Amino acid sequence: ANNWEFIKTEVTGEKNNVAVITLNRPKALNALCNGLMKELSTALKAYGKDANISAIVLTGSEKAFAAGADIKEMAPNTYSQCIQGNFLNDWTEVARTQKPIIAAVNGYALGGGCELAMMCDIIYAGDKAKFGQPEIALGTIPGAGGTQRLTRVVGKSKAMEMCLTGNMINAQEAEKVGLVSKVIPADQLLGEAVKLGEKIGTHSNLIVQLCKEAVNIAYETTLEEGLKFERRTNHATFSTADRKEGMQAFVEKRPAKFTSE
Ligand code: CO8
Repeated sequence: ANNWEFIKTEVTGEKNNVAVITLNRPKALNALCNGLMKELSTALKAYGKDANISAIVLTGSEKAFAAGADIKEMAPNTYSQCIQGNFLNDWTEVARTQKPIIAAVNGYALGGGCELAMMCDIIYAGDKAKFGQPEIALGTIPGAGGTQRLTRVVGKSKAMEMCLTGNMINAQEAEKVGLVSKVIPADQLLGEAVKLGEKIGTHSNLIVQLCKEAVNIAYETTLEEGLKFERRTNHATFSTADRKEGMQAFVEKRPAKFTSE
């Protein structure tokens, strides 16, 4: 189904195993209105179930990854509507996706846009990207991870500074504080993000899923519990055909052929 109003989707890569979702609301700098978030979560659910897809790239335009939640749409919201409509609940689908998601961020990633990028597993930034949590200037606070994920990633002082001032940081600073893993010239960003997805896609989709889960556990629990989860998950890989094949292929000095079994 390619009848999207607010996004574009395509499948790419040499092996046709990388999905690219492009936020496509250019006139509003990809402001994340309800319709956009519904389409995004529908697309993610579909790719999440698609056995041919190894990784998903999420991107925006050169000017904006996303300039935040849609301020015009949410301005009339009341407290009771937020509660009863479970405002922002559609957003959780992004963090629930089992396959790796790479955010390729050019331009503004502000408010909900920065939060959306942080729900992804890896962030690559174009060299003109800007990240910020400007909610404070609107008389509200972040609502989808800006005070939580950001703090875990960049630490208290930087997160506090960003959330309390609303000031943006540029791509270089975002890399320095560990918010993004790489800064890339803007025009090469999408290509590099797809290459990253392809590289991940050379491995077993099954084992990649387990590995993503294990890294994410680091954010949810104590070190002791996390290490136990990791070790048990490592043990579990020994029940898979892909683990056998991976080690056999190494011994036989040939590329592994994974089946996700
Ligand atoms: N929502 C709606 N429309 C937007 C948004 C937005 N977040 N951002 C930009 N637009 C629209 C503008 O209104 C404008 O539309 P129009 O042409 O109809 O006037 C169009 O996009 C182009 O924007 P600008 O003319 O402002 O472009 P500039 O290049 O001058 O400026 C900026 C770019 C700096 C990105 C500027 O647009 C801006 O500051 N945008 C708002 C950024 C922001 O505050 N984002 C945070 C929003 S709040 C949020 O995301 C978290 C919500 C959590 C809610 C929790 C509640 C409980």
